[in-house]
Amino acid sequence: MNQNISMVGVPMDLGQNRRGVDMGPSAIRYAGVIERLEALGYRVEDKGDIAIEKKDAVKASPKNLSNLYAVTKANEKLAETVASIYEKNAFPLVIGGDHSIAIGTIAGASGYFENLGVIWYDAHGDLNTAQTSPSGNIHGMPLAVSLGMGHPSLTNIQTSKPKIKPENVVIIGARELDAGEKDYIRQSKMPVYTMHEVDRLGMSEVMRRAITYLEDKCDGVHLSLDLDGLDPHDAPGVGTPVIGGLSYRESHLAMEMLAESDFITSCEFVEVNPILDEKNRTAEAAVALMGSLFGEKLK
Ligand code: HAR
Ligand code: MN
Ligand code: MN
Ligand code: MN
Repeated sequence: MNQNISMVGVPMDLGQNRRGVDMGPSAIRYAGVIERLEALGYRVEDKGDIAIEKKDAVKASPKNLSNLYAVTKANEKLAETVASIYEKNAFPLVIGGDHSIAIGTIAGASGYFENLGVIWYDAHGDLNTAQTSPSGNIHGMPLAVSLGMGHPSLTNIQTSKPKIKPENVVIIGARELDAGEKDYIRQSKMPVYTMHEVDRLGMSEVMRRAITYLEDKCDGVHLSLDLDGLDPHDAPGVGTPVIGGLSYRESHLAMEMLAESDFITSCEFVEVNPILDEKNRTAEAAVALMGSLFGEKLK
């Protein structure tokens, strides 16, 4: 792993409609992320937070795309920031913020790799477009946007090309997929390890397969970890909790196996909502998982 980590906060809450997720970056910092990673020997630069505009007020958002323009602006800035982190040969660690920020992280990272892989650790597929979304919330759309599907102001960030290919994506932890998302998964043949596969195979085998699958063909792999991938018992502070999720232990093992694989080249931890949390447990879980991802041993 790159010994220089550059962390950027994205206090975004306009991709969904629960207040409080904009405080996620503060909660994660408060939970000791910098100290945790420095204790492992990394140099950690905190680049502070990306500025988020107010809700789209002046220019009305298109149908079923709430706050499209403010979400686009923030993601353009984030993409530039992530690119500038690679320019300095550091590892981008992005903390959110709702999951709409994956649009910017992946746009910024994709320019640095021929075949960027993505591990999407989430209860949801985030494969909606305005045509399929049941909510109009952009945090349910970032994976689709990164694959080149969605409103042009989002898909054209950095370049008009798709940022990733469906065969380079692995979804883990899914258990609440919308009809349009299921259709896309079936026709794209994207590997998806829902909770069913995790129950059947165990996390160890799921991760072994995911890593073997991606390491052969990708020259970089982004980890996009939505805390609602975890079970609400272990991560209660999220806006869209779904019962029957991944345990803290399973997630810890997943991060350790990614650390061993040594192929993650960027990551983001999103959807921490301190207002809905219990004593900052969800931010603490996020930081503990970062510790494992970056190589903590003997636990
Ligand atoms: N699939 C639903 C929608 O598009 C719910 C998305 C929920 N939230 C997230 N994304 N946190 O993973 O609105
Ligand atoms: Mn998500
Ligand atoms: Mn989710
Ligand atoms: Mn362990």
